[in-house]
Amino acid sequence: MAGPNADVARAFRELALLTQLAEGSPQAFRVRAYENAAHAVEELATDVSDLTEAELVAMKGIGRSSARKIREFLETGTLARLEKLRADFPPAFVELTRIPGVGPKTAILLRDRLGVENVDDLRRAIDAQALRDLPGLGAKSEEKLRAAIERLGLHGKERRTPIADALPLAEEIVAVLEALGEVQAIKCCGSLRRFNETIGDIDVLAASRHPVPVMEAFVGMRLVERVLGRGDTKSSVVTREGLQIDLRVVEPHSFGAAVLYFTGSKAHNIALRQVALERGWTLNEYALSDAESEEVVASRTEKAIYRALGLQFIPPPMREDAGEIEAAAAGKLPRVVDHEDLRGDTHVHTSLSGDGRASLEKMVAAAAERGLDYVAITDHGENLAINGVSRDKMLRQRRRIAGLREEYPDMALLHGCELNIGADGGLDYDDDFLMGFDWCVASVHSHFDLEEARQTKRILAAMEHPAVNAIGHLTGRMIGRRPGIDLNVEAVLEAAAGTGTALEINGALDRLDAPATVIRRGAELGVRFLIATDSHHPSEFRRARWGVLYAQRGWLERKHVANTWPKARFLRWVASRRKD
Ligand code: DGT
Ligand code: CA
Ligand code: CA
Ligand code: ZN
Repeated sequence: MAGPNADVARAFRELALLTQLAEGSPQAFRVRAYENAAHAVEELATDVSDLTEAELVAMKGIGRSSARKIREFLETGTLARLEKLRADFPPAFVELTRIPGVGPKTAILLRDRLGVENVDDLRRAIDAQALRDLPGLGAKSEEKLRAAIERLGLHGKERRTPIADALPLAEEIVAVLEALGEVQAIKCCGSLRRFNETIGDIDVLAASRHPVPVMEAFVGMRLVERVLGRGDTKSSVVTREGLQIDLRVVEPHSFGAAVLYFTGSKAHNIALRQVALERGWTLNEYALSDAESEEVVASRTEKAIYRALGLQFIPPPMREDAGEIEAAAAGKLPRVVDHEDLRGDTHVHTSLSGDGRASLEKMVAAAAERGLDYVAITDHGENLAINGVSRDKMLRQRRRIAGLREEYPDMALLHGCELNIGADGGLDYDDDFLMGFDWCVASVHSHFDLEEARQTKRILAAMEHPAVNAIGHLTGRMIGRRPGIDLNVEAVLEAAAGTGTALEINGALDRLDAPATVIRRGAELGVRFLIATDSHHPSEFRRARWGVLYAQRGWLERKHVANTWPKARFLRWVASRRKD
């Protein structure tokens, strides 16, 4: 998505975020209204600027006030309301709300009572033991917040942006520059291409013979707050949130060498250069060339350069100098799982869960459109606050699914549930009811602060339950916002292998959970994995691609991933669990 639709959606997302602060609550009516409008514009297949106010109101998710604001934005380039909120809540203040334990209400309280305007102020207030005198806070919250700030590395130059915030921006930039018709190739490189959880800065690389108009379009984009530097081959800009974006334009003939160089990692590059050196070659961002004659050996594509170096092609997420170069030299690089390998999805919500945003029928239709051979509908178990589903409603959903099976004879539809793992490993409903589901994924949605031994125990208890097929988003982390629970990873992986319970790789960009280190170790131990989307809307099925890229960081092969299996084998595996 690019152009006006992306600009409008971004403005409404920001409006929703800042309105949370203004109203002191993420659940406020207006917050939801702005979020719905952002969604609606994102889903729109046509240009939003072609729509009148009346046409906008007619759209689902857009109310009268949002419609008026959309037209205001399209006509004036901004929103009066947004400008006012931006003045009240600058980015450094908004950043406070990324700290676990600091909601909108607390942030406002800290500002009103202690003059806290940013994370550094908060650290000073904690050092001065000033929080313990505030209502609802205490000496314990000071310690918790201090630890949370440390863990998140929110302060200073080390500040990193969660991939969930960086990736949409990068996609938008690529789309805008591609549409110019002046670039022959364009790619987002750096840590984003390697699919790191957090991003220092975004590195975009384009191949073009006419760099000037490309640079012009780049620095002129609405998301640019400030231009740090501008030249014919390189420009740097920064967004309002402080995220830096570098664009480099290179000659098409050295695009491969440049992509390789700027994808990194730095450690991978250094090791690659060593391989080149051993052959009497040099490798830089322009080419792989002979050290003496300077004749180019390869430069146009990454593949050609790896081939010339005697290496198998190394997928970007594996480029961390973690053994991949040695493996590729020996011809023993694992053939990691690919997007085309996925045949089903095992974690999908509908509007029956309070947080789902589309009906069962719409979600199933979207799964069929994706060509999935099997899909498990997994709305939340009853123990989840607000969004949990009662037994009656679950049984009614089961009947609707039975009806849908006739409409989609080629796709296996499993009636499942996302269970909540209680503090001591207990689950929702009762055993009989649980065994009535075709498929259960069990996840941690509460009690994130227990100590390691207890966390490990509750996961192990869930794994041993015969109705539980898989553990969802293992650590419960929200990247850049909430750390994962403390776990004895080795014990969890051994139990997963021993019980045959699969571990999910959740493709939501703010989760990417289980973490890559856990995945890589799990694969060694013979743990079974699933790459699932946790979709709450048809558009979220595209998370499968992200789950795959993240799984590649964990060196996961197709054989490790149960939802790459053909339907018959997958269904046999699901059923065998319930027979024990
Ligand atoms: P980030 O931005 O901190 O999340 O991580 P990267 O990997 O995107 O790092 P960045 O933006 O500093 O540089 C992009 C790529 O450029 C990096 O992955 C490898 C390459 N690169 C940068 N500096 C050097 C260097 O000094 N030597 C080598 N060999 N490569 C470098
Ligand atoms: Ca970077
Ligand atoms: Ca950079
Ligand atoms: Zn879920």
